[in-house]
Amino acid sequence: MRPSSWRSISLSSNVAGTPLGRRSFLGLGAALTGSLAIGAKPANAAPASPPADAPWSQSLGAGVVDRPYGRPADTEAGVIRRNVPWLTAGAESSVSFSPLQDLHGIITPNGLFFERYHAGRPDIDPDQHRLMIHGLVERPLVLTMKDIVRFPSTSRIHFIECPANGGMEWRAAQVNSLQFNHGMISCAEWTGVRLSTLLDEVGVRKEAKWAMVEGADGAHMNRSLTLDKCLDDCLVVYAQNGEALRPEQGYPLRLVVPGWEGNVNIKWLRRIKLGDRPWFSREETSKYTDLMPDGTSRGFTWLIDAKSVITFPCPEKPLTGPGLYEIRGLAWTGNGKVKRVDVSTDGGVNWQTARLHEPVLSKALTKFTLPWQWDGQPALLESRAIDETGYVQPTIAQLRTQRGTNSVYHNNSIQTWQIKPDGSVFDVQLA
Ligand SMILES: Nc1nc2c(c(=O)[nH]1)N[C@H]1C(S)=C(S)[C@@H](COP(=O)(O)O)O[C@H]1N2
Ligand SMILES: [Mo]
Repeated sequence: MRPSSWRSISLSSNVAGTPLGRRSFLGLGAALTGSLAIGAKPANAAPASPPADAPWSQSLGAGVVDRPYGRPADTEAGVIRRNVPWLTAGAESSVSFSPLQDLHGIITPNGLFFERYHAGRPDIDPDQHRLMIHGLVERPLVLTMKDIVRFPSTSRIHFIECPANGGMEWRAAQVNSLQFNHGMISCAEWTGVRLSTLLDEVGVRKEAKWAMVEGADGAHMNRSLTLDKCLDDCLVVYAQNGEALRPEQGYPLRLVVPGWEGNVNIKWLRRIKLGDRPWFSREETSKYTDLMPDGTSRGFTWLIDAKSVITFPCPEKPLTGPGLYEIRGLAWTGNGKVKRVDVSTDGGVNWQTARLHEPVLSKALTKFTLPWQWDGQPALLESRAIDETGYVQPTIAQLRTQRGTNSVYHNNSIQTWQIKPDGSVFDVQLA
């Protein structure tokens, strides 16, 4: 039987420019069923008899609270965060990547959210944790977790992306993997208190223009932020996807700076100090700059510009034979909402508009899809995000013209996946 959702896709969409009527739908349906199930019978051949009951259909299963805190099926054991052992000297100052190739939708499950540590993951006692707010304020405060949870709460869905995501590919394509090339992004529903609410409580002095935010990990990682951004949409959060933050994501308290690079989203947040200038000096422990072709450096490049990637097919999830497929992907921008995503199957010569799936939220991952009839010929798949400001995701060639190849950060270029006739998928860059 054909899934009914395919009926609507086939009837309402254009594939390779051909309007699909009822006749094409039947044809595509057969191709679809054949291509998705390896060795499947033709779509309209009825099975001789219903399949026999498997062992699990003939016995009682495990009872409730067999697993008081649930976990994925044992057969999903390969869906995990992974690191690149040679990338960093040790695991305490390192990064792990989300398995985007195995994820569906816009929310990253808490156990699969990417990790980035400068001094490892501290395991903090929330009863002993404090948040101090001081500097250019009327009434400096030291807050306990109980104090923080009493403030009016808010929940919002936002991505966090490390600006080093894709940083291994500034000079050439070298990581044949979706997970390792794009997995330094994740998205969650965050719950906490608006930073503006806490700043109201302490009273901002009028000379204040900047904030220094600091973590309680061994790195005491700190970053400078503009007061405007703090008052606009920053959140001090204690929950992630409905449960307490994971220790990996900053338990018991983290800053979320929507749409800005990951490193300003300070985890294990313990201090906010207001001042009249940035702490871009001896006092700031982590500096993030972009080395430009002329030898100068750009600082304070916080914004995550529009970016997208096709998550199916990808090197980890090849095609299994000619037929109808749904190209799937994710798009995002730190500048608000994704307005449109275009998909090309010929390396950027022709583009079709993909369907954006609700909800399309500001500074959150957005899902897109496009049906595609693959004829078994070589193809070059690309996606291109356009955000509500009109900004268009650049090619790697365009980005290099402007920024050179010395940079590590902010590679938001279009990803090209090369499809070979056997269905395998490769990470390539076009000249
Ligand atoms: N205290 C503290 N906050 C931190 C870090 C850190 O090492 N220590 N890493 C930063 C960096 S570089 C990134 S990209 C994000 C990653 O967030 P995640 O580990 O929840 O994915 O956290 C940021 N906040
Ligand atoms: Mo980062």
